[in-house]
Parts: sequence; C-alpha cells; structure tokens
Amino acid sequence: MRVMVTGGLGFIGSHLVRWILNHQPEVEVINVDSLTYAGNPENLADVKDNPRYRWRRISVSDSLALNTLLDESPVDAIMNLAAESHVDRSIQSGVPFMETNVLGTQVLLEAARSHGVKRFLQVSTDEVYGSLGPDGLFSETSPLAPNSPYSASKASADLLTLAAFHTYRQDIIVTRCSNNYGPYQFPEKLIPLFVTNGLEQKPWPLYGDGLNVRDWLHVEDHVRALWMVLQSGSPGEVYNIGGNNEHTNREIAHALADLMGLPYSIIVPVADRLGHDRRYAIDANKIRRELGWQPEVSWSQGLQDTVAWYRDHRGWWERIKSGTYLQYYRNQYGVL
Ligand code: NAD
Ligand code: TDX
Repeated sequence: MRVMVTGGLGFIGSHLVRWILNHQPEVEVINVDSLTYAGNPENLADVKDNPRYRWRRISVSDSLALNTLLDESPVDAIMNLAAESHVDRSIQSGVPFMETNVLGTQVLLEAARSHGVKRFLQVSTDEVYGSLGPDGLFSETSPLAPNSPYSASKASADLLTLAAFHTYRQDIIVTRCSNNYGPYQFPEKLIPLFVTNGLEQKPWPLYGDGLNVRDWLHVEDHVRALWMVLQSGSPGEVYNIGGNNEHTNREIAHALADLMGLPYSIIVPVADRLGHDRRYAIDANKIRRELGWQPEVSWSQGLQDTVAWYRDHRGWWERIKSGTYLQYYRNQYGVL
C-alpha cells in the first residue's frame, strides 16, 4: 500500500509519517510538503533514508505538479494535513490560509478523484465548531460556526470534502481533533512557546484573562486515531478526536511553571487575541465506540515528556527561533 501524507514536515504530519513507517511495514509514504516556515526537514531526519519514504516539495494548491506526481506514483490513500495552522497568523492575513487550506483541499480532492485514489482523509479541527459556553461538548453533528480566518478556512475544506462524497460518492472521511501537544510543535503555539521561553528566561504572554479552555491530546494519540480512521472509518463520515482533557490556559501555565521550577511571575498577561474562542471540548464517543480508539498518553506524563524533549532538543528550537533554519533552507532547497 502507498499513502500520500501532505504536510508531513510539520508537527502532526511528521509524527504521522514516522508512526506509519515504524508500525506499518508494508506501507510506503510519499510526503507532499511545500516547506513553508512551519515545515522542517529536521523533523523527519531519522527516516529520510528509509526506502519506503519520499518527500516531494510540492504545494497542495499546485494542480499540475500534484497530478504529475500521481501519474508517476499512484497512491491508495491521501491523508491531508498540509495547512496554514496558526490562528494568530490568520488574524494578520487570511490569504495563505485560503490558498492552502481551501484551494489546496479542492485541488487534492479532484486529483484524488481523477486518479482513482481509494480513500481521502481530511484532517480537520475542533475549531470549525466555533466556541462553547461553560457546558456542553462538540459532537459530529454540532453546527459549523467558525470564528477566525483559520477556522473558517478549515470549515470550508470540510464542506468541500463532504460535498465530494455527496456529489461523486468519493470515498472521503473527515476527522476533527482537539489541541495537540508534544515534540516538534512549532514554538509559536502555546505549550512550545512557553516551554522554550522558560528555557530562555523570557516571559510567557498569557492572552486576556487566561481562562480560555482547550481540550488537549498528545500528538501520538492523534496519529494513531488517524490511522485507525483511515483503515476502518466509514465513507462520508466525520470522526471527532479528543482527549477529554480540558484545561484553562492559566492552569497550563501554572503546570508548566511547576514542572520547570519557574516562578508564576514569568506569566505576563497581555492583550487578548481578537475574537478569541472561549472554550473547545470534544465528544469523542463515536471513534471510541465504533473504532475502539482511546488516548493512551496521560496528560501529566505527556506534559512532563514534552518539557523534557524541548530541554533536550535546544538546537532544534533555537534554530527556529533565531531564524537560522530559514537560512539553512535557502541554502539547501533554494529561495522560499
Ligand atoms: P504545522 O503548521 O505544524 O504544519 C503544517 C505543514 O504543512 C508544514 O510542514 C508546512 O510546510 C506544510 N504546508 C503548508 N502549506 C502547504 C502547501 N500549500 N502545500 C504543501 N504543504 C504545505 O501544522 P500541524 O499543527 O501539524 O497541523 C497539521 C494539520 O492538523 C492541519 O491541517 C491542522 O489544521 C490540523 N490540526 C492541528 C491541530 C493542532 O493542535 N496542531 C489540531 C487539530 C487539527
Ligand atoms: O502566546 C500565547 N498565549 C496564549 O494565551 C499563545 C500562542 C496562545 N495563547 C492561548 C490562545 C489559546 O486559547 O493559548 C490557547 C492555545 O493557543 P494556540 O496554541 O495558538 O492554539 P489554538 O488557537 O487553540 O489552535 C490550535 O488548536 C487547534 C492549533 O494551532 C490549531 O491548528 C488547531 O486546529
């Protein structure tokens, strides 16, 4: 079996590629990643010479390049993770989000259809459901009500994917996962930003009152779920994935400070994110019941291991934060 993973040089994509190569010895992986600021070949340095792995530097919105690749190397399935993924960047400008997340998904769907790709998995997010009050959970039938340019682009991609099922009976599945954390997460996101700032004795910018709630899941639990859904999910269905692990941002800041032996004074309240969603929480009963998935990494162990990973991989995030990784890219792969 051959699988195309898009966005495989990013945070979740790199874990997924590694997991497949390590756990599915019959599966070949083609990684389609255009290497934006968020992609990093270092994330897959340990598998780059694996004969079952190839990376092609192609944008998912480049129809010609994608179709040529699929002509040359047919695949059985596409797992679409390529995205602009950071909400704060989408508030600065939504244009790249529309190009990759919306147009790119449509290009991929059409390429999959014209090449007879058997299954298409769209990796989406709980943010498409919008914001919850203090109670309740998002189920797969909750209405889509995205609030940021990022989440609106992801919701658009979900609708395009579901439309391909209804219109063409194309074999597609959509997954909607809660916030991930773990190694190799780009240090613009809450947990790696705070951990790496802590290691540099820099302040932790906590947005607003710090009481926004997210439902956190270790990235390894997410990628296992993605593989289970690809193998055993039903066509045309949506599967929520979540850790049943809600925390306010302030609780996370305190937990990280405790783990790192830092005073709470490192936490500095700053202006709130525009349109900041108050609470996300996922009802993941469908995937638990139908596919037998459940999270395996506990929050306390996962957070401790994540802090240790950033402590032990200083070079990885220092190159990112200093910008020298971009210089490295330009030398290795041409102008970005
Ligand atoms: P990331 O930003 O770490 O990585 C994105 C990857 O996509 C990068 O390697 C980048 O180079 C690549 N990419 C961007 N534009 C591309 C394009 N046009 N063509 C090809 N490649 C392109 O993102 P992530 O956090 O790993 O998220 C992966 C997916 O999972 C996204 O679709 C995101 O919406 C979804 N998701 C993320 C989370 C989370 O907490 N991080 C939660 C739920 C869902
Ligand atoms: O410096 C910060 N200070 C802060 O208080 C940052 C970067 C974030 N925050 C808050 C905003 C959110 O309430 O922390 C929470 C988490 O923020 P992010 O790490 O930016 O994640 P979020 O906006 O929740 O979105 C993430 O989860 C869903 C991913 O980035 C998305 O790609 C995914 O779809």
